[in-house]
Amino acid sequence: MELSYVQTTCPYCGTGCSFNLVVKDGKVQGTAPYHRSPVNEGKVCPKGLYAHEFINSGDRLTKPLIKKDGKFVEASWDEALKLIAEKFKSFKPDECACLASARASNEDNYAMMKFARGVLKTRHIDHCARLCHASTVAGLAAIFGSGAMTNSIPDIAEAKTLFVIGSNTFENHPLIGRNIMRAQAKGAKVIYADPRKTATGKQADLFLQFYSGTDVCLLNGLMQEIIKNGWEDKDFIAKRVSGFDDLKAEVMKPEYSLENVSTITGVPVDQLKEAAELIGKSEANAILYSMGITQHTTGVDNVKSIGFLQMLTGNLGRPGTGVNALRGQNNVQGACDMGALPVVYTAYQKVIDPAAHKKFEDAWKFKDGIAKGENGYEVTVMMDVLTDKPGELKCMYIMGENPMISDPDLTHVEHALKSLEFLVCQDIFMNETAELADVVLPAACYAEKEGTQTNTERRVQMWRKAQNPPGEARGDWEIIADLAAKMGYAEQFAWKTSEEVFNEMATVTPSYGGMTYERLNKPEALHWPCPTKEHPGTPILHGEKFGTPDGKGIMSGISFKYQAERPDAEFPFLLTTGRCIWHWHTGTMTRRSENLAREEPTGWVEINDEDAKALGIKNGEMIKAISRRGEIQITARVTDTIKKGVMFIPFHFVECAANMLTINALDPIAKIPESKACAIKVEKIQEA
Ligand SMILES: Nc1nc2c(c(=O)[nH]1)N[C@H]1C(S)=C(S)[C@@H](COP(=O)(O)OP(=O)(O)OC[C@H]3O[C@@H](n4cnc5c(=O)[nH]c(N)nc54)[C@H](O)[C@@H]3O)O[C@H]1N2
Ligand SMILES: Nc1nc2c(c(=O)[nH]1)N[C@H]1C(S)=C(S)[C@@H](COP(=O)(O)OP(=O)(O)OC[C@H]3O[C@@H](n4cnc5c(=O)[nH]c(N)nc54)[C@H](O)[C@@H]3O)O[C@H]1N2
Ligand code: SF4
Ligand SMILES: [Mo]
Repeated sequence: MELSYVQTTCPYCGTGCSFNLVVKDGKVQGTAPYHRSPVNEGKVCPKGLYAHEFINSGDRLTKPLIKKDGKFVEASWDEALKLIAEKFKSFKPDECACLASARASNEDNYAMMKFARGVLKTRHIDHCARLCHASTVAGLAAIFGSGAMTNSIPDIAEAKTLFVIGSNTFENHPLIGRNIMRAQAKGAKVIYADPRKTATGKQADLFLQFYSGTDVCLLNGLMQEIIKNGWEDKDFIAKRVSGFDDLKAEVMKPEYSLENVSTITGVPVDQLKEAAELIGKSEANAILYSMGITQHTTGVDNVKSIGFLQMLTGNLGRPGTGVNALRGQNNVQGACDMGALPVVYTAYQKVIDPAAHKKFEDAWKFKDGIAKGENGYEVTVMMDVLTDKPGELKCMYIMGENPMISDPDLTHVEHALKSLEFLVCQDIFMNETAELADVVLPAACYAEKEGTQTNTERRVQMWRKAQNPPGEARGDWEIIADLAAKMGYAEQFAWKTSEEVFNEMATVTPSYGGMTYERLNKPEALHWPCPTKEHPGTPILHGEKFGTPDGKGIMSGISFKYQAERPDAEFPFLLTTGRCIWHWHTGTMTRRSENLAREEPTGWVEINDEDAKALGIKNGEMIKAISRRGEIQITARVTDTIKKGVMFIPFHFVECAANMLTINALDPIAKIPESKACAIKVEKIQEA
């Protein structure tokens, strides 16, 4: 039997690598390099290499399931969708909430957004970007007028210095990490700030090992040192920035002297000096950041401070510079662009703007109108409303998310989801959240459908169908469209192909307006903004001016604040959480992939060797980790790579779930939880 090769893009991270799926006998059997994408030029990381392994896993969802007397029973599509339609119709507008999915395509997310606002008429739609780069979207929009990564992936190799902060790029965006090494090979110096000496840290020229939660203090200190030495870019500040005096007044305060900053962050003064000088004197400094910056109660402050440092030193709008917020999920950029957020329609058109509201009302033609033009609840707020305001939210429709492992404080999340009257989950596997559902719908995965996804550098690329979905599983937007038809809205969801969904979306989405499947169907695809059919797309943002009303970047003074929960006598350690290269979030795909699961079969807690010695804990020992919210049993990994006083747990593993311990404290603007800092204690397990 002959092999065929289907070129597609990776379903894991926001880097957006391309590869071929190798198909034999109608089934995907492997992956093979595709060399023509400028993103990865034929290379992939282990997750890309093994991205075929979960697809034909024996426990894929293949039939709709309805819970009867506490047990799931297989049902026909007709029966399942009829039941859901009846139930959904019984709720009032705003009693339902929807979660869209950064794992699914732009078409799927557009369909979900239209379904929420047009069919359910609810304001409450959000997705996992809330747990991820919500601080970036809010912070960068406030200072630059646009919330996306400013430069492109290949452009990172052009930097003369790189400041990587709160991003373990080599493990979490490996093919972006490759461009860090390219820049280094051309002589660039890499500065890395993180509480842990990660794989990325080991490659750096200067490593600033600091305490979680002290980013604003560190950044203000670096800016003070830069201004003191006159290394700021005076020309850039004069022409392109407002608010410099406010910034200066704040960062020049004595509390941000290098000595004070050293005490608070734990970084020696000479290293702070060296970092400031490298950045201050650089011809082109690129900043790369990710969750270490965003997942804090001060997430928006952290993001803005990053932007200020780049404006102060004139490192924007040119090759090798930029504020490079590395977006996480394969299509989290796209899910945000599609308006799967409680405050915007597609392309960040505000729901509170009457003109935007009217535009969507007119374009969609729902006879009975759409959800009112008011902001809805964020996913973290939905969980609080469910527990604190009984009866306000009654029903949820979750597509491709697993909050029962990924949201903070899982005991709280379980309580919240169990208080729903009706829960529908649509996924490729029975995940921990779907276990709680009333109806579970089987979805097709990336290899079984056509569609587009938008990577971290705003490049819109294709997924191509390589095999049929298992059993009766179906594409996400097709399921949504059928459900809409059952609820009386066939006309508004009459698409026959994903291309038709895309074309409708493009008519209401200015930044995608000039895109068509035909134009995207080439190795380099297109970067948004691409407003017209003739427009070549935009790889680098903010070249001449920013997206703010007067075109200037907006600086301000931001004072340092500690995280919500600091270590104390009872819970003396700082817990931070994150990822490893082999696994993906809640593990639904990577833990079903033989070659990935074998590398790290279960979770662990990293403990500094001196702390371990003082506690009498040995490497490999099973211990208890306890916070004010919960307790888990987990294997100790004793190491000198983590800062003394800090511990780290990857959140992939249900049996030792980091989010049993984390705190549901939110950034006041972005409503992102503080997944990167809370207080814990650890204990030896007493033998019986
Ligand atoms: N292998 C793999 N790759 C992934 C993912 C995955 O699950 N697995 N997920 C994807 C997604 S959705 C995302 S959002 C990205 C996330 O990508 P990253 O942000 O790189 O991932 P994390 O491991 O969560 O955190 C990054 C680093 O922040 C550090 N850190 C902890 N606390 C602080 C702090 O207070 N300040 C600073 N500056 N740093 C701190 C951690 O030690 C860690 O090294 O990865 C994407 N890529
Ligand atoms: N403690 C701690 N918690 C965190 C973080 C952290 O750093 N620390 N990081 C946060 C971040 S940045 C993120 S992005 C979130 C991620 O949180 P989630 O999005 O909840 O995590 P995933 O495991 O990616 O869940 C996605 C679900 O989508 C399903 N899926 C995959 N493809 C498809 C598809 O095509 N269609 C459908 N319908 N389903 C599909 C998968 O099987 C899985 O069940 O976790 C957050 N939680
Ligand atoms: S770097 Fe990201 S997109 Fe590229 S192969 Fe790895 S997981 Fe996939
Ligand atoms: Mo993320």
